[in-house]
Amino acid sequence: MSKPLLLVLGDQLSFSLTTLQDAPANAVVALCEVAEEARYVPHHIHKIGLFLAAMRHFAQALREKGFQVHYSALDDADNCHSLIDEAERIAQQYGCDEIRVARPGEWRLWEAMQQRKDATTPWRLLEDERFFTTPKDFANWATGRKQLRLEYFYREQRKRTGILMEGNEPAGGKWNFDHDNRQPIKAALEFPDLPQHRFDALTKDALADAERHFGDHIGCVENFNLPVTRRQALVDLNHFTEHGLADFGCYQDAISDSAPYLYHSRLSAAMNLGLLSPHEVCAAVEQRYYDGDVPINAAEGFIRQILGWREYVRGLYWTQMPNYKSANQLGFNRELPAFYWDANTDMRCLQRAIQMTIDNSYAHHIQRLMVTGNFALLCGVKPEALCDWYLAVYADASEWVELPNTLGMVLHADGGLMGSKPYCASGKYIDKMSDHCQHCRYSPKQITGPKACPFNSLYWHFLETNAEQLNQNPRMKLIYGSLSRMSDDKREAMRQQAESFLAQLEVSPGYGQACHTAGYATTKTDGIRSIPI
Ligand code: FAD
Ligand code: DLZ
Ligand code: SF4
Repeated sequence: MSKPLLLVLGDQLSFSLTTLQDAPANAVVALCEVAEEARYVPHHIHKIGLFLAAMRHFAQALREKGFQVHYSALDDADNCHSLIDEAERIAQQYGCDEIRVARPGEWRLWEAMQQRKDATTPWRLLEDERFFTTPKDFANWATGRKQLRLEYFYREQRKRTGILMEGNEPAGGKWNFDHDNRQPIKAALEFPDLPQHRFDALTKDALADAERHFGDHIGCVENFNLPVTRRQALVDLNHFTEHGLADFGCYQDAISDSAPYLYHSRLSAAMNLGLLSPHEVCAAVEQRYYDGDVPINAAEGFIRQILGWREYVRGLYWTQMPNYKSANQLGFNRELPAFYWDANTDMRCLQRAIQMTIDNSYAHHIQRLMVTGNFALLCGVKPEALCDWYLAVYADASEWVELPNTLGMVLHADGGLMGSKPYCASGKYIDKMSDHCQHCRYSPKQITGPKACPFNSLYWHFLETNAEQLNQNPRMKLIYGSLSRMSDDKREAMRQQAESFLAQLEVSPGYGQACHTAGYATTKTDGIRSIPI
């Protein structure tokens, strides 16, 4: 009789995982802590602590359910510190004749596992069924379409699942309430506090281990407050639907100088690790709408993020990889500015977004897209440098979701698959949506001169530099019209302002050096290799 090793990866912590279904009685379930996964980009210390704590709790829950579990800990003397090598070592140790694993969250692992299909202990790859759609469903939807627009994909998912549907019609009479969801920040708003999670001994040990092994990474464990068990994640879900959801819609695009979470759910990490299913999150939100607790623009706006965007980016990732990762449509080649690692900048919006990221391993969508993302786009930061940063610093980051958002949505590097136009904006947009500019030494109203907001000249410089690729885009005709009506003198002054700003940025150290300067000893690797700890 076959004896499988059931490998459960750090972001597969769900009892519904395909790998765990119909497990034969002799199966061994393996979870492996390995240094390589903490270091292939220099992950934030909260992210490492989260994975270690959540994996240890899930192993305990599996044992309580009667599974035979092998848990490889970071300190084990015989740990290979690579997921592939460690799984094969354990399989041999227990006399297993195959390794079963559900589709991982990153192509590099998927490829490495595919290559081991005919190994002495062969790998069997299963579909990860914990999403609303599989990559195959997405490929079927995409077949024959000229453009892969989120809106059509999303509507189809609404119809298919019946979520927020009343018969054949969308609840509230419209598919999309985005126009009601663009209110800027107001001083008088009060944002809900987060639940404070208790640290049990497992969590304390996990955080201490993260600190001991990876204390040189960005962030510090003291203010860690992420849910590490299903029970804690459910507390966060209930808290959000009760206190945040009703205002989520209106203020979805707002940015605050002081509040990191506003009315956002902060559920992404729990969902991405498998502590919550996207189905139950959408069901809880839909229920609040039908109970009359929240308006339709909040419920629809939130469900679109999960049933729409989350599924859509995953489909795009798996159908476009591996070529997707090397796309660079606008030919960007700048290194990441050093201040992305230490928030040492006098541009207030960037300083706050990066400092919140360092403090919490979290920034909300508009900070990621319109502050750190927009700035990198306007400066022409090369995709691999920016993608590595987003992957490292956010607790919810996994390549299937990070890459399309960064490379596609932020950098327009995929030539418009993710978005029909780049999300480029000047200081005027940040001033409208946030209360940052009143605390800044720059003025969002000036384009040139010592007080001018750098976003302004960079914005026009970006449009000029990339005109050949973008000026025929129907959604950018208006802005290119404005540019062409400017006098030559004005254009020259803006160009000079932007170029002198970029020249001073140019001297910033590159990726590895930036980490070094900020005190993070990184071991950035090009591929998979064992790293002794
Ligand atoms: P909420 O605002 O409360 O939204 C609810 C949920 O919707 C999120 O939890 C998330 O699951 C989903 N969602 C919202 N927007 C997106 C989106 N654009 N793509 C996919 N799912 C979405 N999200 C990640 O989960 N992991 C990442 O690595 C990641 N990297 C990003 C990088 C960039 C450059 C950008 C612009 C966005 C990225 N996002 C990523 C999407 C989004 O910013 C986060 O999901 C969100 O900020 C998480 O906070 P929240 O749970 O409070 O979200
Ligand atoms: C991010 C991460 C970290 C820090 N550590 C581990 C680990 O020790 N073991 C593990 O299985 N996964 C870890 N992960 C997540 C992986 O990098 C990877 O994204 C997923 O395993 C892919 O499904
Ligand atoms: Fe950011 Fe410019 Fe506003 Fe300063 S003035 S906070 S740099 S947008």
